[in-house]
Amino acid sequence: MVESGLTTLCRRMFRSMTNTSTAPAILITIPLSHYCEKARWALDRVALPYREEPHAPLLHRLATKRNERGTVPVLVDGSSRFTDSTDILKHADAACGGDLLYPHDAELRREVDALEERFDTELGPQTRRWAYGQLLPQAKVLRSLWARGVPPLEASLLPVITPLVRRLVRMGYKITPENAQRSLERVRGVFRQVDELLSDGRRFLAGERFTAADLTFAALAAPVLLPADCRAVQPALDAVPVAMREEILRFRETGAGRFALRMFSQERGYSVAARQSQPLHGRIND
Ligand SMILES: N[C@@H](CCC(=O)N[C@@H](CS)C(=O)NCC(=O)O)C(=O)O
Repeated sequence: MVESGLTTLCRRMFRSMTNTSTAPAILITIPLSHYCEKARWALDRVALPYREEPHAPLLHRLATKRNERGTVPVLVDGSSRFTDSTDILKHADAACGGDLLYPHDAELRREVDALEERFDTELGPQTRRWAYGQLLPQAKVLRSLWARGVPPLEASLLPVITPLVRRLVRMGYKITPENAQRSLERVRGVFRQVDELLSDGRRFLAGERFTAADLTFAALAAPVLLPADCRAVQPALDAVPVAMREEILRFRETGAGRFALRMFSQERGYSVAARQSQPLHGRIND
């Protein structure tokens, strides 16, 4: 995944010609969120300058209340505001001249879009519901995960708001033991589909190089894999309940699991500008 210095220079010039604002973009996040890791990974990869604005859950609504759904990630770049992770990836790709995350080739582009849509609408919600299903009973673990990387004032409010946030998460994501089990089956279903795609020996999900499809699969699978190179806040493997740990170890052994872990270890640190962005927060086991 090496890009020539000339290409990188051209991309930077393209960006400076098309962006009249000199201030870095702002990425509003909840550090634990895997959709935020999807957006963060894309910005790091295309080297779009940004500053992360991390929030505790619930308090993030003060920063996202202008949006229809109030979710994170949100990217504010100059006068533009993007309120969905896929829109953030498309903006990041276009702002840097295109063809980095989304291939110009029309057929490949359709494949990438279809895979990203499938992971966004199926994999992301199901990995989240299953992981919260395991962690919601662990109030202390959850509170410390939500507190990581957020401003001190917000972290200091978490002991008070955690009971309410847990209730809202349980209701909002419809988390029951039965639903968590159903979500686990659905995650396994997506993993089987990815296993099948990879069974012909391909190195990436669509085409010959890394795209938004690989990035989205790996980022949204993170809650069931806890990859070492993930820059979202995540629990240490030995801090999670035994049943969750065993399931994670099983996912890591699947073809799709190994693929996502490889994407994190080989592609997460790569940036077109060879820029190593400094995450504002670390993993809980740092
Ligand atoms: N389709 C959205 C989904 C984002 C999403 O579900 N974000 C969650 C965090 S993982 C969130 O903001 N939850 C808090 C809320 O709904 O207020 C995207 O791709 O950006």
